[in-house]
Amino acid sequence: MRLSRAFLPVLKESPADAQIVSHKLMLRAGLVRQTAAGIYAWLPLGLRVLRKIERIVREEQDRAGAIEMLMPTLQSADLWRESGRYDAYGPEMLRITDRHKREMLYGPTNEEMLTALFRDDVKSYRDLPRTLYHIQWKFRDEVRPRFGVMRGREFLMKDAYSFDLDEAGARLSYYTQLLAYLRTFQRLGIRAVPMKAASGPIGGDLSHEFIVLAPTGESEVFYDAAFEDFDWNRADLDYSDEAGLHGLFDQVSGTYAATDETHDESRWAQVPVNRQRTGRGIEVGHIFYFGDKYSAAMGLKVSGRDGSPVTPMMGSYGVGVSRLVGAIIEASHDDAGIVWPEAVAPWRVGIVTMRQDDQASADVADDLYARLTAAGVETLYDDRDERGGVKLGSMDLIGLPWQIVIGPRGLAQGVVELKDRRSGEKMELSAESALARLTA
Ligand code: P5A
Repeated sequence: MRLSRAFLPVLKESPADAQIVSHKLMLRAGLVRQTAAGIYAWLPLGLRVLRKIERIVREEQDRAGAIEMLMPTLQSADLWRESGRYDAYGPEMLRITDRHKREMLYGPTNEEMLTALFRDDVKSYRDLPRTLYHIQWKFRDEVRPRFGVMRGREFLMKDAYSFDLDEAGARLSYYTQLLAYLRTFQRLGIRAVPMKAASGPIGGDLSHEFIVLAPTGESEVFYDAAFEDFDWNRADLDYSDEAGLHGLFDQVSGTYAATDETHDESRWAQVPVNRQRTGRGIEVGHIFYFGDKYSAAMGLKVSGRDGSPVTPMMGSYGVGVSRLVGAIIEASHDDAGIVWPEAVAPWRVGIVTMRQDDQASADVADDLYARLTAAGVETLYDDRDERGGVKLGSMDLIGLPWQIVIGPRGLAQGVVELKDRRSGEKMELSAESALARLTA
């Protein structure tokens, strides 16, 4: 993408209405704009990041055997009356009446809808177990939407729902999602610690929140540093290995991690002091096992192995996809701006010409841009007629992992500058070597 033709509005000043660093940076670097309280338009840069996160979430769900579908954002109130949640949900639910005076709502979650879909089409134990998911916008009329996309009213969620014949099967589905979540967050380049949680309005008695450490987080957290060293992608962990999944759950349960809601001082005291980590955290995912709460209330039954009716046991599993954009920035930035982990960077490389009106610089930059793009390296090329210093500032703010800076002085020596955004390390090398490094 050439910046001269892009829609990438960058703000010089820090916006006064933003309180936390990720929100400030998302506005300044042109990822989002608020269109109404807690509702955001995703500008091209923000959308690229959102799509990358979505893709990793999707790949890990698919790898774990979950099946993608897409449910609508609008739901009928009657569906929610069946589970009893229509009245229980309260003012967080945005209720809408259509022209025929039918009561509708903008879905805050989809337990009811998928239970009903399943009820209509699934008749036999042979159709279980299944885990289905979608990635869809939700609406929750939060009293205090704040911190930008972190607590929005409209937000993008990946939500999965599992259906099993019995509790043992349902727990295995839960463990499967637990592993999928740990792998997803590891791939996203963030450390999200699973913590035992209260289930709240979703229900059930087994639940984990996935928390990213950040000073602006909404809850206080306590965990054993052992979590920092676990590799969830290790080859001996496999979705088809039941004992391995049980072992994973035991490992997670046996390593201390809790929010202030579930914190237990006596267990905490048993964690060696040099391994005790405390801080504040942002919830980027939440998984629940709630048994027959929805299936029983909504009359979902399948015929069991012996022909008698069985009520499936269920769980649901949410990832805050749009919140993750903010959470990743909270966890990965410096004074100059965002520092994207490679996996979710909107582009991998940024090319900056110090003087676009210098023909030799423009030629080298054009050539590098064309060859990087042809090699499949996502590249943003700042070809604007702006002062070099301004362009370097925007490039740092936008936070792409690699920068190639091209100026007349370097070119006279036959070199360009390759900068690693995270470490700040700069190398002077020929344009050819820079290209070779980035396409290796
Ligand atoms: C699980 C999937 C559920 O809704 N039903 C379907 C269950 N869980 S949850 O914890 O309430 O939400 C899942 C994740 O969504 C993100 N989230 C939000 N993101 C931005 N703004 C909000 N207002 C918001 N509310 C929830 C969180 O990451 C949460 O973990």
